[in-house]
Amino acid sequence: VMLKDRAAAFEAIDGVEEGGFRDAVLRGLALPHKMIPSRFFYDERGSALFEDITRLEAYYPTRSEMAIFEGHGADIAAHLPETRALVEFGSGSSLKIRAMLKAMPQLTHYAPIDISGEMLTREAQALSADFPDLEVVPIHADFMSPVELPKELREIGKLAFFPGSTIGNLEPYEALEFLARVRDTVGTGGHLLIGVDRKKDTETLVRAYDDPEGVTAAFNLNLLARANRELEADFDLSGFAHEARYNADRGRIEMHLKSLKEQAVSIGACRFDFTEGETIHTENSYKYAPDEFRLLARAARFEPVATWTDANERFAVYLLQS
Ligand code: AVI
Repeated sequence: VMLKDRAAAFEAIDGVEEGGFRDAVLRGLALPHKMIPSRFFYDERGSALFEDITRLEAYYPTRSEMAIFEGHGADIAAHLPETRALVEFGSGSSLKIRAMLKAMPQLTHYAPIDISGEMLTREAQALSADFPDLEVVPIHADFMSPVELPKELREIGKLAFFPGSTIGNLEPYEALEFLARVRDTVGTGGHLLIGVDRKKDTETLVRAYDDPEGVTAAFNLNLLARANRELEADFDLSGFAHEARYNADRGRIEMHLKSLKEQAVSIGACRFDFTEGETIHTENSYKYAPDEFRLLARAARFEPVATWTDANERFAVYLLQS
């Protein structure tokens, strides 16, 4: 990368909406190790591709976690006799939520928190129809920042729900901050039910992120297609390949987009050079052994109450108490 190009990228950021896609791509590609944050995967096309991933044979997490909620719902509920409100961090896991709502007749309130107002409305309407006795309280907010709960939720027993191993997409220090914020939200005596993918053999892990059907490859490459659509970038999609690696030292799957040749890419007035084999790092997905995750929970001052795993012991669901 030429330094003057990087400087041009930083100049071009002036006036660009902070925290938006353009800002993130210009900054990320100007770094010595190019990267684009994984939260930008989820435009309309990317969200549809992620849905497809969750149904793949190779992608075991969704299926394994669902089996835990379905098989152990009553046992989970038995630990939570005082809980009245289920607070979901990030709506959109409708099947998992339904399994928990069915298992917990003691609930009076369901409060999904989501940054997308559209997602919230859709989810709230569907659930109100199927659970007419449940008060649905949608909260339009970014759950990565502190969330203030509406009055009706303040005095009742709360269970935060964060399935899908989404915590794995955070750096461990961010995961710790996130857990501490959830703890503030549920208050003393409140609980968190969280799904976390486990460490396992490299082959199973890599296959889950490099499936034979190529859906995860399409999901990863969609970032470049999105940059072409939204930022007038000129990425040649056939010049990049999807790569999933397990970094055992860090305990994480890494996804990269690897340049197959020496090439230059323009984004508006900026130019980024790629050497052959150079990658754009697009995602980390951390895997936690049960002891490691319970330690992280304790560091956030949560007390682990119980742990459930699927029959193949690939995935874990933890119940933590504040
Ligand atoms: C959303 N998140 C938990 C997924 C994961 O497994 O880290 C995203 C994903 N990336 C590739 N496949 C799935």
